Amino acid sequence: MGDTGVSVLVFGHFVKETGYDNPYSSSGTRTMPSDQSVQQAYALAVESYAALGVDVLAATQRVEAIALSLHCWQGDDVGGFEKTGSALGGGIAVTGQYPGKARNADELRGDIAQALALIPGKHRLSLHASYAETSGRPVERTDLEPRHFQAWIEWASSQGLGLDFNPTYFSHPKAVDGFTLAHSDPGIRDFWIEHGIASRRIGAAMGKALGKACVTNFWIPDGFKDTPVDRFRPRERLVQSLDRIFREAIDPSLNRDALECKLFGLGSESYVVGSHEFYLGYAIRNRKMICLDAGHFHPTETISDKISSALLWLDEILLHMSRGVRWDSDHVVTLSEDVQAVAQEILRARFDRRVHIGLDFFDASINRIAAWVIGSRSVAKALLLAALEPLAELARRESAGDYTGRLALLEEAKTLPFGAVWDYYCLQNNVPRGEDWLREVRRYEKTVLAHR
Ligand code: RNT
Ligand code: ZN
Repeated sequence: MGDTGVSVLVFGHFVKETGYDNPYSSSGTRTMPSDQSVQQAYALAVESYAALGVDVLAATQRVEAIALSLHCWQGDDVGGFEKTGSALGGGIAVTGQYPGKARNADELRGDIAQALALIPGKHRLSLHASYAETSGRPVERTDLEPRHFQAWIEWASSQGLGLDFNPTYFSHPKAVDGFTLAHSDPGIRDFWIEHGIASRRIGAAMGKALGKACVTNFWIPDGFKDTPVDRFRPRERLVQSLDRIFREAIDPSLNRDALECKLFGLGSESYVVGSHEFYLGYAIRNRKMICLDAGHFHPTETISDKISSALLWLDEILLHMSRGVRWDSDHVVTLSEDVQAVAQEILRARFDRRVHIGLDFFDASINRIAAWVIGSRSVAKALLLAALEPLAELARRESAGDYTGRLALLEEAKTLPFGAVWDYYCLQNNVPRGEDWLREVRRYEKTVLAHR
């Protein structure tokens, strides 16, 4: 083996790679399992799972059919391309100075394509209205049309991606005082109502062009930093604004609406108009989805336990997979117990088609493409783990009142050979397994991001 490069075992023989700094290897030699050993480990894993009544092939096929909606805004720190001169608003913040953020739509598309090449499965892309392409001409948010997203639609179609959409109710001069659809000024409310109406039409056009319904998610920042004396009237105004936005009937095979609640944001610590109770009630009455963002509740409150209740009253819901850390709700998702519990709730109750899974985090302190990949692969792992649960046996023990056996098996299931199935799943989906995806990201960083 040479001493300048790293050697990797591929298909049973060593291949030397140059220019890659492997932090783990001082000898200059690294081995990774060959495809053959991945297959062997997989075959043994299939036997272990089968002993508990789990069909591994069926589990992987099930997970493959679940799309994650990747959020475009991780790639440029929620910047968008409007050039309104407004800083990131709405009480959300991105910290970090990692170099190489996307500066325009072409760069962003390239970055998303690179991330998608490292994530197993077929996925979707979620766009914000602020990512419109208006050929350098400013277009007001009330005047946005499907044609301003034509390049995105064509690109999504070429990549086989479905699109989801989000009106942008922040980073705008008409949102600076922290209120939009619930503003006390009817002129400002009208502006944002028009933006909502325009956004649903864009969503429907995306759904039509791609043959896959678009989920259009409404999140507004409206709220007070300090204790309000009137919590009621802003909520009344929000109902009226939403009613006007949703007046136009749109075919649900083209566009479906979701409403995202929040507990607090920067500058809205004491009161948020669109609380959980507010939107749950609104969604039930108006047959909308609610969007549960994992970072939008009290620190010890989890969204997993909300899914089964919400789906008794609603046909479908949207999730924003995120990770709250102290005051911040937007860290990169990891394979935490919370995320595993969400996946278990979806798969155990067979909600695969009723729960839409979106990602929502933004971290500028690490490589942005790695952030997408880590977050997405973590959610995919959680789904696969949940699909591999010995559920029939667990349910049998539960209904027999054998809670001792239920707890025992839940714990034993944690050390089943999941990693072998995950590696094989990555192999089958033609994406790198183990940490090999990071090498791709580092290569892209050197060849593309470093030149920005
Ligand atoms: C903000 C919400 C919202 C945003 C995106 C950018 O607290 O989570 O979903 O993160 O719209
Ligand atoms: Zn969110």
